[in-house]
Amino acid sequence: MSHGWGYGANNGPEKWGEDFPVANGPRQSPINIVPKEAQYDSTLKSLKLKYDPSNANGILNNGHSFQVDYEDDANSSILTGGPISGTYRLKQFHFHWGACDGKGSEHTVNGIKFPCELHLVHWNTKYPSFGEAASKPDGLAVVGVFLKIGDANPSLQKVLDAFNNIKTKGKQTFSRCSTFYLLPGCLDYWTYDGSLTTPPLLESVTWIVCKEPISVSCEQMAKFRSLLFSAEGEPECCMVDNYRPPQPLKGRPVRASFQ
Ligand code: SG7
Ligand code: ZN
Repeated sequence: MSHGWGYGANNGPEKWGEDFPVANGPRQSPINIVPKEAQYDSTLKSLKLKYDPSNANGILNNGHSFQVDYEDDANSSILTGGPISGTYRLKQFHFHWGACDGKGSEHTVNGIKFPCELHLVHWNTKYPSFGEAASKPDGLAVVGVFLKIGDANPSLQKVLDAFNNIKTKGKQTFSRCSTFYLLPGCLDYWTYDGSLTTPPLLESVTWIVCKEPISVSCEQMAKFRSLLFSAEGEPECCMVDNYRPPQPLKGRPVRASFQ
């Protein structure tokens, strides 16, 4: 991986293990979720997400995805309940998507891929910072939400409108792109212990994958695909297929919050 990790033939998920041996570790993500093998756990609490859109900080093209960053110096946007204990603060959210609608999600359900998957990344406030939490077994909690083709999603529009300003790697826009309620109506979820899905692939993530997808239109998906992996001045390379495929479960339980 001479030029750093990415999603290409020479630096993609199959090669990540060369620089990051944990790629073959015991709790890697994503996984294929098989609903009939998930164990209903009546002790799982309902998810409590309290998001303050006014502390969204800006949108960044990081060369792998784009992310909306949050100010995380106070408990303004937090996740509690669900499978976790304590309070986890929202750090950022980002997406993974395909070159066409038949692929793009990282988690799959019965082998089925969705065109896109949203990740809301939170860190455990029992640690002093995101950086410290990111290497602890209970340091991070990521809420995953599938996107399926349907009606245009008005909550996505604010982000999509910023895309002209973040077309290439390293570009950032500080417009307080507020307002998203990017969550499905029903917060039933599957949960399991996993990892970051990009290098450094740290095994620190409690995954919470929502059962119900949210919608996105074809036109909105086309806009995602107009972003570039490449930096300004480099040969243009469309930001598509920025997902890692499912990893071995290795005996981990997947629990369901619903019957
Ligand atoms: C995306 O996925 C980024 C990363 C994120 C990574 O490529 O948004 O964010 C940063 C700050 O580079 O990495 C540590 C982290 O959040 C992996 O996140 S994921 O496991 O939820 N897919
Ligand atoms: Zn992600």
